[in-house]
Amino acid sequence: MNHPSIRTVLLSPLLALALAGCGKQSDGGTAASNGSQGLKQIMQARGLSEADVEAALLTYRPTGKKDDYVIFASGGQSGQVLVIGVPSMRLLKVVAVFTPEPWQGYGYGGLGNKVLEGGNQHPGTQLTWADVHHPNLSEANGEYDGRFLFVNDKANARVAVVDLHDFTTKQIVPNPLVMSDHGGAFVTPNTEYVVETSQYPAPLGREYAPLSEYKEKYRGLAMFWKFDKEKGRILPEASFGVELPPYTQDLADAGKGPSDGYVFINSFNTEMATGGILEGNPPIESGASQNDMDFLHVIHWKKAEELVKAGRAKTIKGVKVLTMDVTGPEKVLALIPEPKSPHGVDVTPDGEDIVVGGKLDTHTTVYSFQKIKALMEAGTAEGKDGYGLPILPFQDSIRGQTEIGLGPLHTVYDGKGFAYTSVFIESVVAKWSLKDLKVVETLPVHYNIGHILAAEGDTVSPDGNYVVAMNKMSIDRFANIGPLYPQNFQLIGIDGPQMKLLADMPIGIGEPHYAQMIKADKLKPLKVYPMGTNPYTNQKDEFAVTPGKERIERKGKDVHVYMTAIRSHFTPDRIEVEEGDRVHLHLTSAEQAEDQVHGFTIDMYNVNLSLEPGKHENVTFVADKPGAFPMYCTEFCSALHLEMMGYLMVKPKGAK
Ligand code: RUQ
Ligand code: CUA
Repeated sequence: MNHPSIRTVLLSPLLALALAGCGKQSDGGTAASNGSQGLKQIMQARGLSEADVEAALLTYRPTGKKDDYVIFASGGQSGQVLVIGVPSMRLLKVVAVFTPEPWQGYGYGGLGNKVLEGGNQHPGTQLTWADVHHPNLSEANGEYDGRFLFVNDKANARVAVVDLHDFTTKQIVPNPLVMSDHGGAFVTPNTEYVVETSQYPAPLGREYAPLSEYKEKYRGLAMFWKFDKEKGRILPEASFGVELPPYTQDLADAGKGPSDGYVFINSFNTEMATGGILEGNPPIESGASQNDMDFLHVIHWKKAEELVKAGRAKTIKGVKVLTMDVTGPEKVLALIPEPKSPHGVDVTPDGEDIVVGGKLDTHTTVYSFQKIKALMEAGTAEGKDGYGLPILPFQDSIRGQTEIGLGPLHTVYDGKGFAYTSVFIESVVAKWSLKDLKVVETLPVHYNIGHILAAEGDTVSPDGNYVVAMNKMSIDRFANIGPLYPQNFQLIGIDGPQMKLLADMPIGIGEPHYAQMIKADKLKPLKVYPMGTNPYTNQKDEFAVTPGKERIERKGKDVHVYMTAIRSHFTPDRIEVEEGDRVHLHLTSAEQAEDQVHGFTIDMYNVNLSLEPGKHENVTFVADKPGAFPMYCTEFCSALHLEMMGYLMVKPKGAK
C-alpha cells in the first residue's frame, strides 16, 4: 500500500476515532468509544500529542506486516552496510562488506576471506576496517533495478560490489592510483560505470613526493570502473581514470536523461593548502577557505571513453589514465566556479540541473546542464586554471541560487518539483521549489543533519513520500550511553502539504554518511541456495558434498574432509589428524528449508562459518595446535542444536 493512501484513507477516520475521546467524551457507550477512551488514557499517561499518535500510526508495523521500502545505509567506520525497513525504521540486517563479520562467517576462514584479501591495498596486509560513505544501487534507465549495491571506502580508496541476489559482498576493488576516495560509488544511469573520485590529493600511483612539490606532483582522479551486470563484477582491465588537478575533489554525481554521459564533481581546496602549522602556515581549514570560489569539475565521460579507446590514455600502475593535457584541449574536462567549500552535488531527476551546496555559504547554486554543455562545446571560457583547464563563466552556467540557510550540504528530490536540502549548521531540512528557487518550508531536525535521502531519490522518478534526515548528533534524544552518542536517522513524511517528522532511529554503529531507499518489492533475493552453491561463483562448488557421500580423504599431509550439515548433526562428526597436517574442510548445508541456518566453528582455530540452506563453504587451515577441539553449530537451529557438535582431534607430533 502506498503512503498517500494510508494518510488520506486510513489515517483520518482512525485518528478521529482515537481522538474522539480527547475533548468531551461522555461515559459509557459502545466498544469503539471504550477503545477511544483507552487511547485517550494511553496518550495522557504517556504524554503523547495528536501529532505523536499520527506519526505512530503512520510508521507502526504490527507483527507480520512488512515495510514498503528498504534503506541501504553506510555503516561508516564499521565497514559494513545497514539494511533498514521503512516506515518502521527497523534494522533488518548488517551486510558485511569491507570488514570481517562473524555472524555471516565473513573473514573467518571461509570463502569470504578471498573477497576480503582481494580488497587489500598491500597484498598480505589485511585491512580490517573501512570508512564507508556512499552506498549506491545499480540502475537501469535511471531507475534502481534492485540487483547490486556499490559502496566506497574513503580511507583506503576501495569500491565493493554487493550482490542483492543474496546480499553478499562479491568483490572489493582497490584503486591502485589514489590514497582516498569520496566521490563514489556513484553509478551511471545504466550502471555502465561505477564512479569513484579521489578525495585527498597524492601522487598518482601512490609514489612519494615532498609536499613542496604538491602543485607539480599531487593529483586527483576520477575513476570509471566498468561494471558487467551479467558477471556481477567490476572489470578493472576495462576501466579507466581521468586525471584531475590537486583541488581536493569531494562528492560527485552522474548525469541522467539529457546530462547522461557527464559526471559532476566538486572540490573544496582549490587554494591547494597543505597545512604546516608548526612551520608557520595556516591550518588547512583556513588555508583552504581563502577563495570565494572553488571549482565544479565537469567530465564528459562518454567522450573520455572514446579517447581511451582511441589510445590517448597513459598507463599508470596498469590503469589507463587520460591526463589533463588531453582532457583540457579535447573538451572532456572543464571547471566552473562554485561558491565556498561546496559539499554535495546532486543532479535533478530530469537531469537538467545540478544543485551544489556550499558548506560556508547560505545558498544552493543551481547549474543548468544545457548552459554548461553549450559553453563546453563552444569552447567558451573566462580563463584557464594553472593546469590549462578551461574555466567556464559562473554566471552563464547557472540558472540561479536559492537562499537556503547556513551550511547547506546535500540535496534530494521528490519528483514533484521540490528539492530538500540538509542544512547542517541550522539543523533543518529546507524544502524549496526548483521552479522559482524559493524555500517553501523548513523543518527542524535533531541535530546537525549531514546527508539526506529520499525514497527512490536518486532515480529519474523519486516517489515523493519519504525523506530521511541523517543527523550527525543526537544530544538529548536517547538514553545516555556514554560519551560516544548514536547518530540519529529521522524519518520525515513529505507527501502532505507540510513535512512531518515521523520517527527517530538511533544508529549505534559507525558514522553513516549516505544511504539510498528502494521500493521493497524491487528486491528479489534468494530464499535458499540450490544445494552445494558457492556464493562467490553462484554455481555448484566443485567440492560440494552430496548427503550420503561424506568422507575423509588423506593425501600425505593434506586431509580433505567432505562434510554436510543438517538438523542436527555434522557428518562426519569426528576428524582425526596429526599436528601439522593441512585440513581442507568442504562443508555443504544439506538443508533446503527456508530460514534453517547452521553455523560452524572450531574452537581455538578462529574458524566460523554461516551455513545458510544449500550453501557450500571451503576452509583450509594447518592443524598446528594439538588437542581435542570441539566443533559446533553456532546458530540455535533446532531443539537439539547444542548436540550439533563433533571433535577435531589433533594428535601431537610423536604421540602414539
Ligand atoms: S558525505 S563527509 Cu556528506 Cu561522504 Cu559524509
Ligand atoms: Cu545447527 Cu545449531
